[in-house]
Amino acid sequence: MANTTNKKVLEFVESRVQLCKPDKVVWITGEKEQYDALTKEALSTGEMIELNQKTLPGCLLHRTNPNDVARVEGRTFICSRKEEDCGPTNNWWEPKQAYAKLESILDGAYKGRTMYVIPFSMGPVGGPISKIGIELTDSIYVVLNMRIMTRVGNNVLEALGDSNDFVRGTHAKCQIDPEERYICQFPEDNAIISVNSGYGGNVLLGKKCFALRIASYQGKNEMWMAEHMLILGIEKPNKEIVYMCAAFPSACGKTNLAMLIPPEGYRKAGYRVFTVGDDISWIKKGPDGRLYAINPENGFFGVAPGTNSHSNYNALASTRKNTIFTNVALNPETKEVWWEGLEKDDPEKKKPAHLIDWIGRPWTPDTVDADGKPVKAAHPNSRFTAPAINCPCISPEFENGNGVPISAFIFGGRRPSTVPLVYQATSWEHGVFIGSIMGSETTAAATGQVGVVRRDPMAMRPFCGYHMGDYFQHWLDMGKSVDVDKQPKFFNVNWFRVDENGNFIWPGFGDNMRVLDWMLKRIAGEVDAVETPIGYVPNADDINIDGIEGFTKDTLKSILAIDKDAWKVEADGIKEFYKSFGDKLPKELAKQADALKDRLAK
Ligand code: OXD
Ligand code: MN
Repeated sequence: MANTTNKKVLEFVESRVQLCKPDKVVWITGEKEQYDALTKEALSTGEMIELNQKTLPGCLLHRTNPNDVARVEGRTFICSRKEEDCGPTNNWWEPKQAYAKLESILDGAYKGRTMYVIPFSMGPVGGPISKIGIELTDSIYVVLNMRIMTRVGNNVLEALGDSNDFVRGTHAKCQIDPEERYICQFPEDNAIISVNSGYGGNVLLGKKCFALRIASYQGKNEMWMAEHMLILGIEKPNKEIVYMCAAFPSACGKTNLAMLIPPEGYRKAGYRVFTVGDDISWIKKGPDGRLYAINPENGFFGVAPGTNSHSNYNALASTRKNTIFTNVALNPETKEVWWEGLEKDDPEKKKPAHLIDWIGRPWTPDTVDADGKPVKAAHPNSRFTAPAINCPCISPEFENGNGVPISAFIFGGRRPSTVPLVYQATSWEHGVFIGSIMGSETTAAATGQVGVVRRDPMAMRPFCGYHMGDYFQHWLDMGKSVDVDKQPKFFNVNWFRVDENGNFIWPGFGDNMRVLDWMLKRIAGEVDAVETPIGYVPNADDINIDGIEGFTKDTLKSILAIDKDAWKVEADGIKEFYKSFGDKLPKELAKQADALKDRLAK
């Protein structure tokens, strides 16, 4: 039964009932008994597999269709009314045509199934930066995951009241047909439609679809920002906590940085890192004129492989209860989960001798494919959906709907050469420039072409719900709206410089704290820096390398040095990239690109 009298919500739900023709409609209330009953149902149909309830209480395993294991950028569309509002980094679909096709797919899509109505809040319910959505789905997996990733239930409908300000999300599994899979955002209609997928990133509509694609568009119109950024707080020995947001493309260690454990020397000195969020930030100007960020999510949808207690103790600890695993391997004897990288947790254990792989097939460490190549037990993009409150270092401010004041924006990518370990922008405009040119270098394994930089501005390339040129302008406008002395500082980092043998030079992980420490000192005005053509670079003496085994000051200097010739090539690459935005490229950024070239020529 509907738990609201909101006419717009009721109209939306009724129109979808007419179209999708479910056998039954169930409103998700947020009550534990309802979740327990749904879990039981999913276990009885095999949609979920129960894990060892002693060692992994409340944990479940789900396997998706092997054709449906990741986000599908090629089938993701921004359906803005005008093509020019979509921009060159997105796929555009004219909304009338998109609706016609999607409605033909949705027609009868819930026949023989139940339609679940999930009222959810991104951000603490009723918070000043939070927003509400309604997701309709025919998947219990979606209901159970949304309960972890967002705040779900009747209190969300109460907070919405009679308002029409909610995102309308429709998801239908259909036949999981990859040829008919569409993930569509309609920014002007506050609407999302996702069909023919059952995989997290495509179907948990609160995450990328709403909290980034739709929200970035809302933010542009309402003067706030939705960013693909983690939020962390660093407590200094004097107990002051400094908050930073950081954007990295996928596979650059974002979750690891968000949950960083400082090296021993720092811990003893009284430094501590708190996680506010690991993936998404919503940022708004607060009453004191500073920028405040919330994590709109309520859980972590993290990549499992590679996660162990050495690489990310806090992430692993977050998955030990009430977590849903997707496409990891199962140990049939212990009913525990396994993935590549977990063997490092306990070298004695090594790889388990017998597992069930992510597709449900028997697996041993000797299993090979038809070409004789080793087969992985867990899918490389297998995931955990873990409640944020499980995280040992979750910030006490996590539930603070007003957000935390941001002192720095960090950008970064995987760059084997050229880009130094860290540098700082000289102004907000220069910071936006640095964010706009970030990206990762491709590797031979990925594309066959080595050393090509895939630019991923602010790590938002797959997630910006409108024209990227207008998005850059919005960043510039946000800067203008904040007094200079209240603006966060901008930094760029690169943990991924390699030596002539292809080995990473910087130790990374917890040692990244040493770079964050330099930022803290720059924010507090405690250290000078070297002014270079690309921005402020640290004096080698100002980065603390005490206790890093085998790492010398000369090594540090080698990854702080600016290679002008390499940067001249970079500057040409930037100008080429900027051409794709045509006249939507803000003049200020074109000026920044020219100024970089001029400084390098001097
Ligand atoms: C994610 C991503 O899943 O950015 O968070 O790909
Ligand atoms: Mn992400």
